Amino acid sequence: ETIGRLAKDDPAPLYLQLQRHLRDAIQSRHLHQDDAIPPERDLAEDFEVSRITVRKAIDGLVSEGLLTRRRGAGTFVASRVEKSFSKLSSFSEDMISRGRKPHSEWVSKSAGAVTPEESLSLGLSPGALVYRFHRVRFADSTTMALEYSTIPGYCLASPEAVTSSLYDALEKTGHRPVRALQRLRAVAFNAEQAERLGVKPGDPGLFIERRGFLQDGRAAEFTQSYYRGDAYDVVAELNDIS
Ligand code: 16G
Repeated sequence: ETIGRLAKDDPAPLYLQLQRHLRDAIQSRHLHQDDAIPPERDLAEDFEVSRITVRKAIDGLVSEGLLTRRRGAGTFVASRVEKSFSKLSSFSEDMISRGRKPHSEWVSKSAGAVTPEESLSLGLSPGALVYRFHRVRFADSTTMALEYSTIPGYCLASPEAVTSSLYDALEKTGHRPVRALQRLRAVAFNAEQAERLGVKPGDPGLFIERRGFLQDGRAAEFTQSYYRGDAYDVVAELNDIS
C-alpha cells in the first residue's frame, strides 16, 4: 500500500514532507502500533526521493519516538510510548500525536479547601479553593496511567469545566501552565492501583510529579501521575554544559 505522493510545489525539504506523510499515516491510523513501515527502497520509489532522504526522514521519526528500528527486522511504528521528560505536553496530546484516542475514566472530581500539603506544593494560602481530579487514563481501550491533579480555584470556573483534557480546559481560561518542575521515581503498583490499571500488584510504574506554573509565577497544577512501566519509555535530549 502506498502512503502517498509529495506535492510538487511544496517548498519544504523533501525529508520533512516525507516525515509529515508518515506522521499523518500514523495519526490517521493507516499505520498502527507495531506495524512495519515499508522498506527504505520502496519508500524511495513510491515517493520518488533518494534513499538518503528516506533515511533522514526515518531517523527524525525514530528520535521523536514514533518509529523504532529492530535490528534485522526493519522499522516499526513504536509500541511503547516514548514520552519526553522535557516537553510540557498533556496526556491527550501525547496520545493523539501517536494516533491513539485519549480517554479518561473518572474516579473522582471535587472542590475543597487546600490541605497543608497541597498548599506547600502549590504555594497557596491556607483555606484557598482547589479542585481535585482523579482519573484513570486510557489510550483507546488500554489503561496507561492513574492521575491525581490538584488545580488552584483561580484556574477554572468549576471542576465541571474539565470533561476530557485538563490542559484544554486550562487553555480555555488562559491558565495552561507554561513552565513546570518534574520529578520521576520508580514505583511498584499497590493492589488498588493495580486493579484500576488492570495490571498485577507489584508491577512497575513510573511516578511523575509535575508542578506547573503560569507566566506570572502562580501555580497552575500539581499532578501526580503513575504511568504504566510496561508502556512508557521516558526520553530527553541532553546538551553538553561545558
Ligand atoms: C500529563 C501531565 C500531567 C497533566 C496531564 C494533562 C506528565 C508527566 N504529566 O499527564 O501533569 O495534568 O498530562 O493531560 O506529562 P490532559 O490534558 O489530557 O488531561
